[in-house]
Amino acid sequence: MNDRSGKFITLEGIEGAGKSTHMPFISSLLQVMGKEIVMTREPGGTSLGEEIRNTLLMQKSFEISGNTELLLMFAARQQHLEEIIYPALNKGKTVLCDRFTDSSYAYQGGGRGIETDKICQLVQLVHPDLKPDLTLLFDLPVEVGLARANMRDLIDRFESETINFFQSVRNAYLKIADAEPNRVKVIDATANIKAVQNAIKTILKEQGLC
Ligand code: Z5A
Repeated sequence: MNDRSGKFITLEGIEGAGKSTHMPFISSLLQVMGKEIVMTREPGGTSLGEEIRNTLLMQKSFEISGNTELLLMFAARQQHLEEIIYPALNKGKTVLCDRFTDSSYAYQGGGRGIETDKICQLVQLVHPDLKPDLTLLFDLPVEVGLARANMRDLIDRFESETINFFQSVRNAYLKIADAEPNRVKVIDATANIKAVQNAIKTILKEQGLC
């Protein structure tokens, strides 16, 4: 997969951070530059991935252990890579992905307390040679994100978690950003939508992407 010519851009953050809101804006900026865009999401993006997503997010009648959740995330990811991500990157397309492996480090690692080594082993198995070229981390206080997310009628399995869980998720994301400042760009997602869009544009320009 090292000869891929497309760019792989991921969007990360806690619930309500604005990833879905800003995805079409990012796509339109890149399209103006003549890029062919594939927008996708995790868990999901394929028929199997969407089935796994539905189970992971909506199933509340039985328990799903942390390790099982982690394995299902990576099972969905394996299928997503084979069916969607690698073929698009190999054709020179830009892949915009709403969440990827940083979510596993943040939610299953930070949130559920699974050891980083276990997650690294799955990365080695599933995508040893692939890392996003750029990750936009939409960062905001947990209370603000949850207040935005809770305006929706349907509350999923993750959104039923405690404030402490999401605080650990946010901390884990910020730790990744500290460790990889060249790849992970932190955006203040408390700002209004226009200001967030300006911040996105500045980052894409700095990266030579728009
Ligand atoms: N997960 C995991 O645990 N491990 C993994 O490896 C992966 C995933 C890949 C997938 O849900 C779940 O799977 C996720 C982690 C877990 N946990 N949960 N829940 P998802 O990605 O579909 O769900 P989400 O992250 O919760 O999506 P979200 O809540 O929709 O977040 P968002 O896309 O970042 O936010 P949004 O929909 O763009 O915005 C939320 C609301 O805020 C909306 O009404 C907007 O109009 C509003 N908004 C957005 N930006 C602003 C600003 N700047 N000002 C004011 N209002 C705003």
